[in-house]
This record gives sequence, structure tokens and C-alpha cells, in this order.
Amino acid sequence: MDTKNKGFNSKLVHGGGYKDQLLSAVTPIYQTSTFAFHNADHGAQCFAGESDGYIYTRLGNPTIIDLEKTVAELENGFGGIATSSGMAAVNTVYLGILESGSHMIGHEALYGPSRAIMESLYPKFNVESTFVDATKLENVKNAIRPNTRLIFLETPANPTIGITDIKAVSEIAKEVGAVVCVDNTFCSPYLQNPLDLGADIVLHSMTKFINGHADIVAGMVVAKTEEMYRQLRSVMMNVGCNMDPHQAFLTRRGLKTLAIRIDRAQANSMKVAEFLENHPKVEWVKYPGLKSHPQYELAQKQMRGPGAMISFGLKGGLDAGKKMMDNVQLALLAVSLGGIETLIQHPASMTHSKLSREAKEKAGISDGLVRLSVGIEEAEDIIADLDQALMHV
Ligand code: LCS
Repeated sequence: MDTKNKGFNSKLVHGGGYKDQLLSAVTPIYQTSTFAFHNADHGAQCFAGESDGYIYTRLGNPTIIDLEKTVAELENGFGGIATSSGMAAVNTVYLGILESGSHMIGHEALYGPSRAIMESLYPKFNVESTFVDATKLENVKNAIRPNTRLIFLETPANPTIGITDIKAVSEIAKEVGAVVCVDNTFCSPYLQNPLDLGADIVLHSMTKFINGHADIVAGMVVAKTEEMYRQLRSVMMNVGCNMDPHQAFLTRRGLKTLAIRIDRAQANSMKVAEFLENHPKVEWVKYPGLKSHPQYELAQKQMRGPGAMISFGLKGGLDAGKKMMDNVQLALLAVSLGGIETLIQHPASMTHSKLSREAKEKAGISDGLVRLSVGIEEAEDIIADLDQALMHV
């Protein structure tokens, strides 16, 4: 079905446009590594790109292409490139856009490995990087160099929930000929479309909201133009960070309920954020739906909803954070996010424990910071669980 002029939920259910010869209701799993040609001419046409036929799963597979088309349509881009993980999507962009002698600007509180790999591996290839608080536009402007090729944003950022003005940064980038890529993992295309705001590339860890069921790891890059799509697709195909057909099937299935899952998790999040904001042991709460969020106005303009990620600070610091983690019962004490179950984690004693105090402070990670990915359980149960855990703090 052509879903071009259909609404968001119809695109979620019917997007991709795959037509099965046996009229199966869902796109089947083509669990095959290779595809046979009818004859030599057909093989030649496939390699020349003159036939719709498939060649080899690393290059393309109907189950994976159905997912790529659906996400590209949801993000209003030319084409999607499915990858084995969110980090594979990040590196597909780095490898596709940067070259020896070029410079990248990144938001200082990116998901840890997106920054760490840029600072540890890419200098080997003579790529320079500067990480700044991109929520303040003058920092981005001041970081521009003649060789700046890429501005890499994550908004809202992990785990600080800082929000960057995508439109304003895209305007700055256009003036200097740099490409803007936005990691849209925290919002998903339901809440934010960076390409419509001027970005050139959008990427996702589909491990999170897009799949939504905490049962796979997957990534996606969507390019705005055909030229950019071809450039990045060739990186994925040659690096070999392709998706697997079974992974694509599960992700496509999870994606169908994206909007109803986020609607519910978001309604829960607002109640949880208000509860936390009024709790005596909580020092601060960062949630884009609260007026106290420093970029509340921007969130209202740029996002269609505040999402389901909350960060909050405990007055008791590191010790309080660990005590709270030890006492949650309903929320799973786990990393990752964006699934139907509520997850809680304490960066200072877990994901960011190896960072120096200075590096943690620079990335906005205080000892008492707790990150919550709110699920679709009953809001009252989530709040009761946090309340009893906070009693032990
Ligand atoms: N981008 C963002 C914003 C993320 O949060 C993550 C993973 C990635 C990229 C990488 O995606 P992956 O390769 O894991 O699919 N975030 C994680 C987190 O906050 N805890 O565990 C993983």
C-alpha cells in the first residue's frame, strides 16, 4: 500500500510497501545469505542496478529493506540504512562523512561510546574533534574551524536530557558547508523529525523506542538526499555492519506500536516527573515536559511530546544513588532504554563510573544523577516503587 499521504499510525502499520506473492499479512523473514539469479543476464542486470532482484544479504534483503523504507518514510528522508547496532549507525556516519584532515563538533553529553570512539580511535586517521555544550549556540559557532565537516548532535542527550536547537545549528552548519547529523534515539520519529528542521542525516539506536521490547540490538541511518544515502550505504555494505533479517523482522514488528507505546509511556512520565519534583530527597528533575527544564520552550517548539526519559538528582549523592538502586522492585536495574518496562540506572556507579570526576562534571553527570526510562506499566505502580526505594535513601 502507498502510505505517502497517510497518517503516522497508518505508516507504522502499513509502511515499507512490501508485497508478498502469497499475500502474507506481515513481511516474511528472508533468512538467506544469498539470492539466485534466473540466468547470466539477470545476474548482470542485478549487479548493474537495472533490476529489482536481490544479490546478497549484506547488500540488501527484502525483510531489511521493508524496515529501511518504513523508517525513512517516518523521518521524511530519501532512504534508510539498517545497521547491526546503534553504534554501527554512528560509525557509518563518521566513516562516510569524515576524512583525514577533517574536524567534527559533537555535543559534549553524547551517549558515551559515540564520543569515546571519536576521541580514542579516529585521531589515528587524522580526524580532529571538539566537544562542546551545543545547547548554547555560541559554543557551536566558536568551535567551527575551516575543516569542520560534521556537527553531531544528540537531543535530548543521554543522560543529561539537554536539548539542542536543531534548526539553529543547521543554519550555522549550512554557512560553513558542514553536515549535521542528529541522533534521534530519545525521541524516535514520532516525537521529532530532525531532517524537517534542516539536518542532513538522522540516526537511531533502534534497540530503544523503535523496537521497544528490549529483545534486540539494532541501528538505522536515514539520509535526506539520494547522494548522501548512496555515500553512507556503501560504507555499511563494505564495512559489513549490516542488519540480520531476523533482527529486521523483530524491529519491524515492534515499530508498529511505536506511537501507542510512546503515548502511554509519556503520560506515565509526566506523572512520575511531577512526583519526583515534589519529593524531599530529590534535588532536581530534568524532563522536557516540566516547565523547570532549562530548554522547555525549545522542547515545545522542536518536539511533539516530552518523551519517556527522565533524569533526576538525589540530594544524598553517590551513596543515595546506590541505595536507591538496591531497593527498586518493579523498575529493572539495567542500562538501555525505550522499552515497555521501566528501567533505572545510576551513571556515577555504573555506565560512567570509570570517568574521572572532571570528565563527569564536564559531561553534566553528578554523583546523585539517576536516569529513568519510563515504561508502560501503571503509573501508580511505578511511582509507588520509586517512593518505597527513596525511603531507603
Ligand atoms: N545513541 C544513543 C542515544 C544511545 O542511547 C545508544 C545506546 C546508542 C546510540 C548506541 O546504540 P546501540 O549500539 O546500543 O544500539 N544507549 C545505551 C544506554 O543508554 N545504555 O545502554 C545502551
